[in-house]
Amino acid sequence: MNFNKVLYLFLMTGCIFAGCQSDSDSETKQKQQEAAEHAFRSTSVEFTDQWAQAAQKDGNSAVYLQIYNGTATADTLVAVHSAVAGEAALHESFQEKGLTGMRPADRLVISPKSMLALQPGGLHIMLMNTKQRLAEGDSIQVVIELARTGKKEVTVPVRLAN
Ligand SMILES: [Cu+2]
Repeated sequence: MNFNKVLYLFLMTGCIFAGCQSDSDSETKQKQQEAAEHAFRSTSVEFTDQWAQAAQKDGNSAVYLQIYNGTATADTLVAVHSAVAGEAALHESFQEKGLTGMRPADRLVISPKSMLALQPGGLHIMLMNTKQRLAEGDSIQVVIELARTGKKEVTVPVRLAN
């Protein structure tokens, strides 16, 4: 049993007696809320909640994140790159007439003081022909290019889809 497990058990036991379970939950929520509020106060472009789907080598993955434009001017998402993919592209999932699929979503405009959400079932950064296995716990670098802001490199943790 390693130290972390001992500490975890200790905290769990402490929680049973002190009823502090909800405190640690609300602490996490508070931290998330603070991060979101920080992004919304920002006057620059911010990336939050980024994650990439786990994938095998020579497979496909998708990157999801929120892009907040804190500037006073609209910006446009023009391109995405990642060294771990043979090809990266902006995609949009759609459902039409009983069909589901994906199509390129180029030149997405982000209005001033507004958020563009890339999330499962909607917009995403498609990573095709992954050059390596992307395992849960790994981090990859993704370059997001905006017309005004320029290229920004974002560190993206890999997670299992569910
Ligand atoms: Cu896609």
